Amino acid sequence: MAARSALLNVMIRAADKAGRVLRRDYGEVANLQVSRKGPADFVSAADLRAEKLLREELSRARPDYAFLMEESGASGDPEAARRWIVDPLDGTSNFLHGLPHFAVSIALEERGTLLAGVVLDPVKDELFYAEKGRGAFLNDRRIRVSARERPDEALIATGIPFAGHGGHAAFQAELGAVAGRVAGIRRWGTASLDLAYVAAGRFDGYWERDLSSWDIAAGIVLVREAGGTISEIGGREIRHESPSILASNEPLHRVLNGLLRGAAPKSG
Ligand code: LIP
Repeated sequence: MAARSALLNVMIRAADKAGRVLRRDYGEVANLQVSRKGPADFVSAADLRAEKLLREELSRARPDYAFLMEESGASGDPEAARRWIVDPLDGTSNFLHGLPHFAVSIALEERGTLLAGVVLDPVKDELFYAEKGRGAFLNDRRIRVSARERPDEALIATGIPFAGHGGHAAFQAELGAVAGRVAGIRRWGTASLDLAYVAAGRFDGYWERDLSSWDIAAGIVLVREAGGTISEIGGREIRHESPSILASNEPLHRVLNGLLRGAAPKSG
């Protein structure tokens, strides 16, 4: 196990605290499932509570850093060199429906470069973390992307556009192009964990469109540091603001990119 830097310790401590709060609230959600109103209000309150706690923890440790957070957007000094990119509860729909698969996601960016990422699954007690140039870890064990090269042996994760999002026909075409070539497709509903699972070699690849910075910033660092290849669909360099994401090992990245590009509607 590599010694964690002070910076990672700050991020992990904050994620742990938020994770404890979410785990407790998740226990309550199950009791609310059968009420007529449902647990929706309770869940958005839990989300906000976790975000507030993360803001307090992170700004106490690093008062000069700015924030980009799912619930409250951008805040802090716009000139700050570093900012936290935070999703306090990634996988909100899973949480809301009592599905034990959601995460706290924290990334650190310095002038456009992602320096570190932490993704905590508080139910399974799995902590994924990585820092630029220092490798990726799951609960202190080094992780690597899978070595599978054959698409017909590969398990691929994705995200399906839902109500309020466009791109449904395009997604059908992409699914059609990929599903028949691979061992299976999964839609687990938590982008940060999809990326963490690619980093850990559980999923062999992952693609999705129309995500937000806080969904993918930490996961990008994990995949890179686990030796993976990550880009936009089509191959352009990934940024956390990118409109699409494709992550896998290097050989499968080429195959998946080809299939997804082939599925895109031809213009003209
Ligand atoms: C969600 C993701 C999910 C993705 C959705 C959404 P939220 O994040 O992680 O996997 O498909 O587009 O962004 O809203 O639960 O933080």
